[in-house]
Amino acid sequence: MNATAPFHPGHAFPHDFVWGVATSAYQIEGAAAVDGRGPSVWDSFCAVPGAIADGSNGDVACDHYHRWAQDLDLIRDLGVDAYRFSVSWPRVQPDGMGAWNPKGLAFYERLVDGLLARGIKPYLTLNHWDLPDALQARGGWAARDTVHRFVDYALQMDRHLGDRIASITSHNEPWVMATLGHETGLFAPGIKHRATAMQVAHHLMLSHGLALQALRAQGCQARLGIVLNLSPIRAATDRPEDIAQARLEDGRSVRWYMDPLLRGAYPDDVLQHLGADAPQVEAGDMAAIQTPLDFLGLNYYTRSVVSADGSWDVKTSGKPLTDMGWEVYPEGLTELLLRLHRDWPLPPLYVKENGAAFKDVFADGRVHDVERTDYIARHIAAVGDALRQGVPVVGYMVWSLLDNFEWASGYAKRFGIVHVDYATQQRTLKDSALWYRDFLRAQKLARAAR
Ligand code: IFM
Repeated sequence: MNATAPFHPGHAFPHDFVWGVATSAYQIEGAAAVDGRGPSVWDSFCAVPGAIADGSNGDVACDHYHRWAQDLDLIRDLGVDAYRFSVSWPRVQPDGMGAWNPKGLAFYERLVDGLLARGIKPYLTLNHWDLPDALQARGGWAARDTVHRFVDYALQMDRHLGDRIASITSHNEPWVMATLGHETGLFAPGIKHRATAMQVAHHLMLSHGLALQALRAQGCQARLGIVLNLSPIRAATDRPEDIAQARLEDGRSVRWYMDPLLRGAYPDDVLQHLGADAPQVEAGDMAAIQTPLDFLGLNYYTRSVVSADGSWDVKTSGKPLTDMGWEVYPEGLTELLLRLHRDWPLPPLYVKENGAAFKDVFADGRVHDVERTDYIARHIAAVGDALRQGVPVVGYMVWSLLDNFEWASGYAKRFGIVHVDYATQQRTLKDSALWYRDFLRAQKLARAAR
């Protein structure tokens, strides 16, 4: 496969476009029982037999908790502008309420100061799925009280780090936490109950809005927003039942989140479809969710093609598939960005995650990950296409810096542009990392020449 970017990078991107790499706490930190960290829902979920494909967990992961300085050096050497990481709530507040853990807070202080010392902007995510288990015991995200616990946590993180971070994301991918965590049960906390899932989705959105309001009232200096996982949803055929199914899935995964954030209401067709499973919404909730955003982040990996009878098979798409079985479909990112721009009054947009798992072959001390390099180059080109058509995209971040714990898939799926040998914790830049580094150098030269 040809790994050359199908565009001239120097022309496509504005001088202040933010380039980054992303990770999340549970997927890389390890040190699960170190320095007073409390258990999260993912620690408990990993202990359920059969929940994780390879029976693994995040106890050690990439041991980033101890190797953070070396990892920050890697990030600096890539030449990115920004690093997106998440805070482990149970590391800084083991029970999700009450006492704070000074050692946990100190870790994130070191991380943020380490980024700044290397000239990298810290982009912090508050919730990348690892809710303190003690809060799950009190009902988790299905309980309205968790909304208020989350606001307290957000304020505390701002008090510690707010003067030094560029951006705070409230939640990463609320659809995943709600639907995979509480409807299909494939992710922590492993609940299978649609009404619960919809209440969780509502509480996540409400806690996002209330946290933004509280952070602004506290004088937070960082830019504030949320990150959604979005895909264009296509009907497999022109049959009315497939078109209706695609419309419903678009409602449940895209409009269910975009409409309240930017229009202050849940979509009527989805509410009707949910019937008694629709969430309990109190007076003032929708206005809180619509609190203005400084940015909206989206994570894009693939498109979704649906048929009413579930018969569409991605293997017939004719496109390459990643190791997750996801179709490589970069044009879907341009489509999605154009659609968001057309249908909602958008704040500045970031692609906060984009990348691919492939079976890497480690040979002669190198990983020649041609497919991943091609994937990233084509998706960057797709962002350039959207930019040229007027979509206000301000940044792009590769998922992920490191191979890491890929949730229910365990360690078998490798998304990193940096290879991790889990036996030795040795890091090796894959060819995709070298390509990204060279691409960013070319961007900087083009900026300087302008
Ligand atoms: O690894 C995940 C990440 O935690 C959230 N977005 C999708 C990635 C790949 O599945």
